[in-house]
Amino acid sequence: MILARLKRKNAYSRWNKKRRCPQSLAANLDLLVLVTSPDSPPFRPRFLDRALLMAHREDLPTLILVNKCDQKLSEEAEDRLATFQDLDWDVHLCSVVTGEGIQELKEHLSGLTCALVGQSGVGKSSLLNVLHEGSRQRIGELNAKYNRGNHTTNFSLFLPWAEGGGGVIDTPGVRELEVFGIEPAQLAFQFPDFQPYLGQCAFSVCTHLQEPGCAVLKALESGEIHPDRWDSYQKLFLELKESNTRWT
Ligand SMILES: Nc1nc2c(ncn2[C@@H]2O[C@H](COP(=O)(O)OP(=O)(O)OP(=O)(O)O)[C@@H](O)[C@H]2O)c(=O)[nH]1
Ligand SMILES: [Mg+2]
Ligand SMILES: [Zn+2]
Repeated sequence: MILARLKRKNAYSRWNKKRRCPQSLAANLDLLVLVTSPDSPPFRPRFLDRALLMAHREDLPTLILVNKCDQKLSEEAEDRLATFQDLDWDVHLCSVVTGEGIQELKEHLSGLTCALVGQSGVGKSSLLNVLHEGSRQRIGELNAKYNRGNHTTNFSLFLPWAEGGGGVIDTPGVRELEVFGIEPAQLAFQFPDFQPYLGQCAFSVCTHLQEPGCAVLKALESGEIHPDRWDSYQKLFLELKESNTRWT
């Protein structure tokens, strides 16, 4: 019997398209561990942009964890990871297969409540099994034809650390991360790289998509803002605009 529902400190959520409601994958976190991989499944920076946006909106500290570092990172991936670091997001490399970076990760997460989130097949459950002695999570092979995960984990699971408080949450991998709950006009404020330029555009109301005299577009042209980040911004802007008219 549910007697009360306490207020959440924070939540990592996405929009559930089918049920037309927000869906929280994990809540009350000290740290969100956003897991990614270099090659299988492919590194998807725009997926990271979306996940970082949802975490930033909740003021949720985030670690970008590149698992499977036994695989080679492309130059493009290295470039994007460097951009995230420049924006003050922590990036850590590890491999469940070789054990590289695992001990440091264990030490970093100790005492914290954290969740492993990311695309299907990046190795979240494999990580849980090496981070937590009591964990026997099922792991799944990648789909060879599409080079992506098979959605092996289908519910979130919290395992408390043996000592020191906190714990680790395994979550189901998602293919798409639909964002929600942000007014398109507020979106730029969720992009830390846009901050220095906001309020400096020629028009006081600026979408930063095409206006003349836009300070964000100027920073994009001069290379101060990474083109991929702006590309994510414009896709998200249009998506939020469309979904707000459909659902609210
Ligand atoms: N090469 C390599 N493969 C790994 C590594 N970690 C996990 N894998 C493999 O990646 C595949 C997917 O691992 P899972 O742990 O099931 O991935 P997941 O992120 O939990 O996937 P979902 O539950 O579907 O979201 C398995 O075949 C693992 O053996 C790693 O560090 N290097
Ligand atoms: Mg899993
Ligand atoms: Zn502008």
